[in-house]
Amino acid sequence: MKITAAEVIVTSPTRNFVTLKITTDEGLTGIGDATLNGRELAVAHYLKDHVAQLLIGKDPHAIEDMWQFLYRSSYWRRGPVTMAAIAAVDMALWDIKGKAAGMPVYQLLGGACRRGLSTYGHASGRDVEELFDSIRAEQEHGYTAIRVQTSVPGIKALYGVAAQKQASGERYDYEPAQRTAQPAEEDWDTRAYLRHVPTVFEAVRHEFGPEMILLHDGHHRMTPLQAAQLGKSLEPYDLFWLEDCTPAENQEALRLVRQHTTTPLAIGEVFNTIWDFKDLIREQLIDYVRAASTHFGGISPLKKVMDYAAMYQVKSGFHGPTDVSPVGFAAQVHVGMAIHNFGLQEFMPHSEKTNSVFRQQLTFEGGLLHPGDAPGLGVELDEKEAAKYPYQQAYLPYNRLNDGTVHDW
Ligand code: KDG
Ligand code: MG
Repeated sequence: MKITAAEVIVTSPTRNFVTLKITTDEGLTGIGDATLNGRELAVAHYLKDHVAQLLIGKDPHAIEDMWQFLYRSSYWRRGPVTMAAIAAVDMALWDIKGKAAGMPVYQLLGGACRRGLSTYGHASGRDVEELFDSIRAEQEHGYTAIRVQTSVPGIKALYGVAAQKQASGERYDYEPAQRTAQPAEEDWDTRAYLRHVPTVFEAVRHEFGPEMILLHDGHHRMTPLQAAQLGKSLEPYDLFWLEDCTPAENQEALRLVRQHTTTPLAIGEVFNTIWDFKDLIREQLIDYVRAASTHFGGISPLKKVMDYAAMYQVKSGFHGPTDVSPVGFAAQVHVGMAIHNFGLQEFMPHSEKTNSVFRQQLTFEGGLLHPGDAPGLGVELDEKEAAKYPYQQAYLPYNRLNDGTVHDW
């Protein structure tokens, strides 16, 4: 079998997605996700201008060789743009291999280790009452694990808090990349945040009891000492994990955080390679790997990092926001099915419009996600539908402190 075409499709059904479609001389096609929220066209051009022509005539079955070729031959390694482009090729080739074998990708990765993936949903509130409603709505949708984000008195906009009150039973609408010409500016005050968050978790535990699995995302905003303080003050509320407590670049920060708290730590949604995790896993400074297949070079490296992590009892907690397309999401659900050290999968369902472009086999029943048993990844791109939604410029928000200083968002 040989690759005969590689096309890049950019579509914006609710939000922007970049998809690579690879076609072979045997008529089989495969798709891969290359979406980089807020910088989508950089990856689209990387693929169109520098990668597509390299694929023509190559054997689509040689996935590992293709990965190594794209990674090493570019000379300029790593980085989110490069790794999202390589991820798209890797996923598309796994999709083709699955279709050629007549098997879902998780079977090719070693087969199912479980009936389906436990997931967590997202609750937020501008006050405790709104937060409780939001948690109840998530429970009604079948989630037993819930990430809790909260407004903080004195801060106007906050990561993870829905801008409007959710109507009873309405899904949490999470759209951090606004489709505007400039990024939205938000405000931040770490001291106010550190004072308020433990009081909210205390209220949640009091209302919902000890059973519920609770998580929180610190979104890279704290110094090592502040993160250690937060981890410590949240210990009585038994979090499943505290995510991104410090900026991901400062890996040594986690050594300090670890010395001070037993709250489990998850990190890595902005990591792009297995090397970003190497020391953190070996030194057992984290408990959960937050990589997303799309920003991490695809299915092949995600499986490798998890096999390495297994030796240190570190588990998966793959990043699954709506800016990972249904293709990228399916890719990591297949990995989650096949690894022994699965932890918990983030699941933020895509909009109906998104699902009309990306036809999925994914199911969420009895609290468990399953990628389906269709050959390949189990996602088909409807190109006619995709063409109805042209790209729209979008930016993630960013933060400024009281005095105007830019802060991590
Ligand atoms: O593109 C950025 C989002 O994916 C990110 O803000 C979501 O932190 C996030 C999460 O944990 O889902
Ligand atoms: Mg996060």
